[in-house]
Amino acid sequence: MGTPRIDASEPFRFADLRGGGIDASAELRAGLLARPARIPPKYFYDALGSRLFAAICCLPEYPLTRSEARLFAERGGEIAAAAGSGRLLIDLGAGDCTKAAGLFALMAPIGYVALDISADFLREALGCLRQRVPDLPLAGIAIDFTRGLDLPAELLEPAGAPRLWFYPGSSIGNFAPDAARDFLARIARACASHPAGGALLIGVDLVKDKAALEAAYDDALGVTAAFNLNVLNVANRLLPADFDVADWRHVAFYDAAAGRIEMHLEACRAVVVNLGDQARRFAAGERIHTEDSYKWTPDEFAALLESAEFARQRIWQDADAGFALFLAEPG
Ligand code: AVJ
Repeated sequence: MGTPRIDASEPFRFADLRGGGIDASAELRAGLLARPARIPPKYFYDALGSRLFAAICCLPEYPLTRSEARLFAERGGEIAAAAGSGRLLIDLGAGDCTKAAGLFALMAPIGYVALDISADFLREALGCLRQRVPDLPLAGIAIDFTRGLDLPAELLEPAGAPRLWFYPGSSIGNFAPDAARDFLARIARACASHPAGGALLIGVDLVKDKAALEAAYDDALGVTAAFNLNVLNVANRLLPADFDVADWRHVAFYDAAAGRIEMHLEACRAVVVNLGDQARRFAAGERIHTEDSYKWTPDEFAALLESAEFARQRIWQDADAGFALFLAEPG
């Protein structure tokens, strides 16, 4: 992790804690040389990928975002009462910050810290937000929080406020169960160790009908396909490499036994890709695994939170039990 660079001239505090180009290049190369090849899903989110993801959230086939928003619209009073006002809101994967900003009126936070892997996108988003909430303490942290949650104390202000960690949208689904428990346990420890305490508000996509799940990850407009394929543009830039997007196609399916959607990129023909000083040959039909998106039942997820030392929990589910919000606190 790099040293935080805090630029006092910006209208909000900002630190870039990403490892830098060397780490990304080495990680991408190792993944692409592995068999089967893989690219971690965090590489989806360059400026274009973040916009494609925002478009996915508007697709008729992708109900997650709307279900979550409806829960806040219909049960927001209860949720806010349980979570408490006057918190420092820490947003894990803020994207364009609109989701958290939509909660400001409900939750009345006294500070907002936005974390995201996409630094430029986050800066821009916080710039817009600054206009809308001129008096709220705002901070941005560009970070790959899948590697750790060590956040610079000088950005977590007001320091004495109880913390509300916000992890919406079922992004937890990108973690396999063991890694999910480890990540949640880190948040639980951060909650328990802060003098004023803390809680986690987390959105979870629930196990449902296979056809509905598969449509959500293979929409008719091809936006998810574009989102998936764009990771090759990202790899070309960061490695550098010379993938031709036209050689690849989007594949997504639900594995009910594993409880997860898998996304892959499949070679339409035999191709050779240059990864800097090395070449990687892909056979026709060979795949690069780009994402897992785990789905949970409410009981499974409650047990997962419990195993991460979040002993106190509340759950809100939407009417068709497609999506759940959990509020969790250490015991
Ligand atoms: C951001 C991880 C929640 O898994 O639904 C959307 C990403 N991938 N469509 C998800 C995604 C394809 C999304 N998460």
